[in-house]
Amino acid sequence: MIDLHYVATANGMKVAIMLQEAELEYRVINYDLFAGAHLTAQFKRINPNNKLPAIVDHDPADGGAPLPVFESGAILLYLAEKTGRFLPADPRGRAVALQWLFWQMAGLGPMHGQAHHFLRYAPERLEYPSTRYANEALRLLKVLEYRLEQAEYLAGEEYSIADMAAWPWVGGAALIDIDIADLPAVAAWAARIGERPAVQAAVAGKQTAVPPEYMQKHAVLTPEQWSNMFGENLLAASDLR
Ligand SMILES: N[C@@H](CCC(=O)N[C@@H](CS)C(=O)NCC(=O)O)C(=O)O
Repeated sequence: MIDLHYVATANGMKVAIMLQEAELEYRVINYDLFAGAHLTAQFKRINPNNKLPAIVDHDPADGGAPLPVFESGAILLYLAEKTGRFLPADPRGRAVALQWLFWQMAGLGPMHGQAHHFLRYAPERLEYPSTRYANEALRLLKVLEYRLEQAEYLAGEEYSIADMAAWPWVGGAALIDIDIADLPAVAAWAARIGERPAVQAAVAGKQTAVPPEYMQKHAVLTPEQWSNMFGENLLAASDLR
């Protein structure tokens, strides 16, 4: 059994997709980010970064104590290695898959995250960061377009954890005013993945579906919610013991 410490954002969704794809037994522990449910000493013992998602594997391969894993890319890799699925076995294919997984973790995710922050969550429109991150978000999607003009999936012919990592972020592009219809290879890839039963199960799952409040174009937060997400309460969590 795997515990999935979860919120239905892009980073959470990629792990829910992998758990469905690999047909692993898991239970979802949902967190209300706006309420600061992740900012506890108890959760810090699972993820010292106090962010979601994280997993706890109660049946690790070594038969030892339950194993917590944080960082969505590391979780995908852990689950791929645990199951022997969704990561090419040959060194060349594996290198290609991992480079796109790391590209998502270091580029697409963080840059889109900043674009979402400045375009959707910032209390006032700040021109410089809004333009900087909107441009970078679009540039990265054009990198994806270039790759997907050459190959059906990021690792080549095989659907892999690299696709699972990128797909939910691409799905959120409309919220930062990017129309993926302008990127035909990305749009076709996104539609192909969206048709997979495991992906549909993760997207529509009772505990994993994205609630409408996360899809608002412009989020208006209370001061307490703001503090939990971006301010003093979040900073204070780094001192929790
Ligand atoms: N690099 C991390 C990012 C995790 C992350 O930023 N998670 C967000 C939700 S998508 C979160 O927990 N935000 C709450 C906060 O920052 O307080 C990963 O991929 O797991």
